[in-house]
Amino acid sequence: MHYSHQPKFPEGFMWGASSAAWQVEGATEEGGRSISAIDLNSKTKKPFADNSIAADHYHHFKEDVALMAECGFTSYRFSLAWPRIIPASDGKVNEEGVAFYNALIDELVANGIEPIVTLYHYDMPLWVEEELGGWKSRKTIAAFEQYARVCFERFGDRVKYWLSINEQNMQIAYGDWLGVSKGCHDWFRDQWRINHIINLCHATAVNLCHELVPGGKIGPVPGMVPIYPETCRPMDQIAAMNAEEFTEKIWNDTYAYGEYSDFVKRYWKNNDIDPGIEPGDEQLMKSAKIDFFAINCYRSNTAKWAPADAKEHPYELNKTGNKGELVFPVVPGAYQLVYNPYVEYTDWDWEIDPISIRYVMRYMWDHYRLPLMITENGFGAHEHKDSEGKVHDQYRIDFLRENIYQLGLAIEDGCEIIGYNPWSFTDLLSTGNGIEKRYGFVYVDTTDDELNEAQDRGEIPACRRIKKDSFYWYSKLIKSNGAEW
Ligand code: BGP
Repeated sequence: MHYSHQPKFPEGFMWGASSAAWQVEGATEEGGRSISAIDLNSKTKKPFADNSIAADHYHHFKEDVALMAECGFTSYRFSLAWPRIIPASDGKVNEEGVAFYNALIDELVANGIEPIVTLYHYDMPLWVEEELGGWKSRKTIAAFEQYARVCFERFGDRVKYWLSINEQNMQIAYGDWLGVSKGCHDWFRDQWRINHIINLCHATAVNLCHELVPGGKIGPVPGMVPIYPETCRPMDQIAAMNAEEFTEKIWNDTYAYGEYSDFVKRYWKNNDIDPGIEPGDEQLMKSAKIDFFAINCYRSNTAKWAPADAKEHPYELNKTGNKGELVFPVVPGAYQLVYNPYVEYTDWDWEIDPISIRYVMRYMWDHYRLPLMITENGFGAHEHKDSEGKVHDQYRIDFLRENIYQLGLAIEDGCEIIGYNPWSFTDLLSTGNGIEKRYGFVYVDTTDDELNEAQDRGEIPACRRIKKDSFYWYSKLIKSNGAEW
């Protein structure tokens, strides 16, 4: 990559990294936490380890925060585990869970690190799913409201940046991967009712945050994958727009404008879909004014037109990390995704495309004019220690440097961007490939086999932290506010 110049980052820019409770904490049966639906989902990904131990952050959090401080972090994005805070349907607050997050937040604040907290990152308590019906039931809205209220009341004195729900768009667009479609008989239609209920939870959380947290700001966390047309054939451009609508834009429009777009309303009508909107819902959605967009962006996709008689095919993700296993979806009459010959791919067939982050920033700023922060971006890889016990991740340094460069260009383009929190600080559990797919600046010295065996013995491995080369590189970069890279 040729860098024409070095972009400048604004004073106070939040440099950090990101995680999610179920992927980093472990201790799933400790401290009063109850079982989550995602715990069961993670057990279906064998031979990869499930989330019982993960990076064992629950026991290592002080050490982890000390490493963040050493690296020079000014922010850290993480999530609260709903089943750790409200473990059962009696709604009683688990004080041990609250104490854990208080200790983590206090540790961050004491080290000058701004906590950026996600309310929901996939770990629905099993009692919500089994006793209330999960996202399929409107009863979940009141349960989520109670949970959000507890979080704002207990942590809102120190946490000013809140995120509502992680990647709602991806949970709906790719419903089976994280188990959201479990138990649905007609996912094609059910997804829109589920989506509507999640929207009401989001809107409730936005309003509650503004009511309960002095100076609190809150935003959604869409997973953004810009869609390029494969060619300048006009129908490929429409295909790219269709793909963008069905995977991202429908959600972003709803968050920003508090109402469903004409595009999605027409789609529901044409397909005989009833999203289950009840009196009062639209007023609630309209009243919820977000303060910013938090954005997860790792890659781009490329689309071409798929005629109405094309053979439908679902998205088949790469589930092993052996290149070439991913199969792109075909949506007849709308679009199909294809490989992009202009970019390289990771071992999980994700496009390596740093320019996509500049595109996404420009796109989001132009459409919505709301401040933006990156809450995920990163490079997943198979990694090992060398003979001296070091981890050399030059590919990650290259990837992040180019992404940060493009982010800087987006700032120069006029976008208001307030922070960069890539995935992840330590290695942690991936959504489907255990700890084998690593993203961290800090290596967690264990493997899926070791985690599986330790779990069988009822033990926890040491999970020693080892700073990778990227840790030292990132540290210099952030301590110079992006000047030394
Ligand atoms: C995002 C999720 C994260 C995270 C990341 C990487 O979509 O918000 O939870 O896991 O993707 O994905 P994976 O773990 O599948 O590599």
